[in-house]
Amino acid sequence: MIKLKTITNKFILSIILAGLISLLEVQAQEKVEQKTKWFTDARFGMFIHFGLYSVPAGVWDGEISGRNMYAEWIQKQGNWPYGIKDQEYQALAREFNPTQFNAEEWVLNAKAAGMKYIVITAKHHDGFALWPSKVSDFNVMDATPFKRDLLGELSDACKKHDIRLGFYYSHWQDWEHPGGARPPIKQFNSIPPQIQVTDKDFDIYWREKCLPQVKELIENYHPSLMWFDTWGDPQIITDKRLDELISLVRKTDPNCLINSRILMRRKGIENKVDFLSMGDNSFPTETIDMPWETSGTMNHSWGYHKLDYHWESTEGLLRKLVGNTSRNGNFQLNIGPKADGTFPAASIRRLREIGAWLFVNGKGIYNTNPNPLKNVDWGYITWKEIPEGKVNLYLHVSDWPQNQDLTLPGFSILPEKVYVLESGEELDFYPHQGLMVKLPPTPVDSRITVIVVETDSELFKKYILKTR
Ligand code: JFZ
Repeated sequence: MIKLKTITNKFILSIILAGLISLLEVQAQEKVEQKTKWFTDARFGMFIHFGLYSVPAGVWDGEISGRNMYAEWIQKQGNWPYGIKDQEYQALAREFNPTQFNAEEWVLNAKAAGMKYIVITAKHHDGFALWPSKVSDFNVMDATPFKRDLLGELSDACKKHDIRLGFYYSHWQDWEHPGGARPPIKQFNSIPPQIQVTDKDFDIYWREKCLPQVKELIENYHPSLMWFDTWGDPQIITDKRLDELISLVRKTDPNCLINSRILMRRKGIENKVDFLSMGDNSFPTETIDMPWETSGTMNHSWGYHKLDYHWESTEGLLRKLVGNTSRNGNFQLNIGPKADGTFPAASIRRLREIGAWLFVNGKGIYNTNPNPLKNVDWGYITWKEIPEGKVNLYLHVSDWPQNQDLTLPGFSILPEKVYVLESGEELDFYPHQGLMVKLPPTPVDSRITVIVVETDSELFKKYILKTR
């Protein structure tokens, strides 16, 4: 009897403990979600590649920059396969004078496009800092005729217009510091071949430039996120260095988000960072449960390249934004400003076209959740709760069915109403292999038309979310 009692007590105790632990886990999880909420709610951000490389804009001595046409790589890829002498490249600082730069104009361009944050190259692989760094003279204030705190001006303009700001910082490669990593040798057939730095030299760079600059950036400008960049197999970023950099960011600002490219191929990196960065221009086809983003370009190069004519259509860019959103991801769309500090007209036109689409259809993008159903072949699906106990399902129709019949397989509940988001026009619907919606003969927007399916929230959660 006594024995039985202790067993029951133990049993009860372990239940209480287990309950407590899972409560703590839930709380920790909620804390993580709170921290990244602004990011996932935003869905759309601007990437900016701006630096000394914007001056030659992909062309050196009349020759187009070699290999992969990334203008920001011209130091290593100009005059291919020999590269440009470091001194010669770094002398570009004396020509860096973006007199037309107007931080507010940049921010207003992002805002008009419907973007909620900006991530700019504070320091790219060339090692040049866009802020007056006390750590290295190779910066916008000390080395150029421009002599203005570009990041500071941008940071002020972002605050004024309620846009979040983040920094790209090349922590691995730095071609200015003797100890910064050089391009990964295997991928790089330059003449003479690149020689990688020793671990000892890298350590000097790490302590002398990388860590202090990251600290300086966070303390001076309080970025909402840090976007670090590795790929391939950079053994130089050891676990110890990885942890050191992460804890520096955490200690300096616990709210600053960190992306997974801080060590891309490291197993379990998703547990140490706040969001995943996909490979450049790569777009997953299934939902990923943690916050993530794809960074993409409108043409090919990231830095402004005057001979890069591979401009993508606004429709293609919209599909990427909507596609990522429907899979719980963000789209970080790049701009390469020209040497004078202005955005290329081709970029501005696309930004405004996307912004016009979002002006009408943004309700189906911002603050939404990923597709609760299976993938559909006519487009993409998002949803969110709206006031008065309702849920809106947003059907982003990119491939308009010829017969006007839009099927939502697996949608087993009857909505309260279905309408075109842009016009408010109500549409007929009936249950058939899920839900069938009768579309107008032609799309309201030939690129992507959004149809809203308004349902009762309880029903939606019980019959749609549960059956995933
Ligand atoms: C890096 C940079 O080298 C490049 O200049 C640019 O800044 C881009 C955003 O990031 O390039 C990469 C990084 C990762 C991959 C490809 C290019 N990748 O994982 O496929």
